[in-house]
Amino acid sequence: MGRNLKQGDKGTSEIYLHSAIIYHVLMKLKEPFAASFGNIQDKHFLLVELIDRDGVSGWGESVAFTAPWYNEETLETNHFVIEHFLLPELLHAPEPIRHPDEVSARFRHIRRNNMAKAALEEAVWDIYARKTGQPLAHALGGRKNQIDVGVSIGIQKTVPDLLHLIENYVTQGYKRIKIKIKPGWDVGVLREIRRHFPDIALMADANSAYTLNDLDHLKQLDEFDLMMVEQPLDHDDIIDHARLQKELRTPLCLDESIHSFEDARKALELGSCRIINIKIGRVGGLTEAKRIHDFCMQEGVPVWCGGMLESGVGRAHNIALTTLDQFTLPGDTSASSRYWEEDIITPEVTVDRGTITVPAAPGIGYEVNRDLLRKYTVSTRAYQASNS
Ligand code: OSB
Ligand code: MG
Repeated sequence: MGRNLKQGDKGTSEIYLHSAIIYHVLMKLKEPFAASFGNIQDKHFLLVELIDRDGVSGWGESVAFTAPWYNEETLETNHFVIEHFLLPELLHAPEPIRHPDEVSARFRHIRRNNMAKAALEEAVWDIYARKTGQPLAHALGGRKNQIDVGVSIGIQKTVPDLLHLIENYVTQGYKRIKIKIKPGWDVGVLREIRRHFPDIALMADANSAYTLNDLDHLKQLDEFDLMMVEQPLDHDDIIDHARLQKELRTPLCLDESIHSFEDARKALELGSCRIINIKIGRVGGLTEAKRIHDFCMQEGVPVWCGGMLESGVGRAHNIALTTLDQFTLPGDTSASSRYWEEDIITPEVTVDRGTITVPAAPGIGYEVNRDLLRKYTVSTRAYQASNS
């Protein structure tokens, strides 16, 4: 278990938890988001608030959707696993938490359910950073004051609709455009985009919509000078992706297939991708995300931070993670206002010319707006620590 005492990390501060609250929150996306796996407009998610004996709150977000179409987790399975298996490891343990890195070790005997684990671990990291008086970015070892971000655009009804959106985001200064692709919405669409925007930084995400039977079709993607093609093949595959990468000039990036440091190590060893999309929820927390980052840095593999249509809480964690050095490619963390009429954090996340200024306040650096949280909360459940 490596402790990460990097520059700026003010060392240990024992955390004795007092209680926890799980909020089921429902916010409506301004526009529906369509990918090859489905269509989302009502965005349900769980927020976790952990409160320590000094009254310090930390916040985490489960990025699981209501249906298991990105991975096998759902909001309800996360709620169940958090309540019955993960929270007890934190609330009823005899020992305090000395460092957030210990949390994933306490969860190790519980298989998968990474988004549930990440939500709790994020909240512990937030408390830890607040108690040691530093921004979360700093506690993680991040050094950037600003991060470059791109935008991920869902599948649209028509190509002109898509071109219009791209025009708009390019004008706003987003550093790269990602489009979602699927059979029937891929080569022709990319050709049109390149006709209008020959020079923009462009990539495509298939969310596992293809198989190796589509090899000849996928080879055509090489003509568009894409930064990468994200997760073209099965959500749990690293073998066929290695075969595909050998046939393509364009770098492949894995998203769904990478659940852990071990997955990342194996994928890179096999040559299944040349870039990794790190999502905190998918890999089970910030500590594991950092391990993958550190390994990719050692291997010279660029990484970027993916998104799951998060509320401000998850968005804040993504920003902190992205300050680590090897996040050299723009991620999917766009402005709050791209998703929500109003976000539940103050201030909201804003993007200026494609960059987000990393907050300097301790912890995640944004405050949860309790009035807005109440407005969007469907239900809550509270839990007490033993000895609290
Ligand atoms: O594959 O990166 C993905 C959204 C939901 C599920 C999966 C993905 C996405 C996105 C949008 O691409 C990222 C965002 O804007 O948060
Ligand atoms: Mg993706």
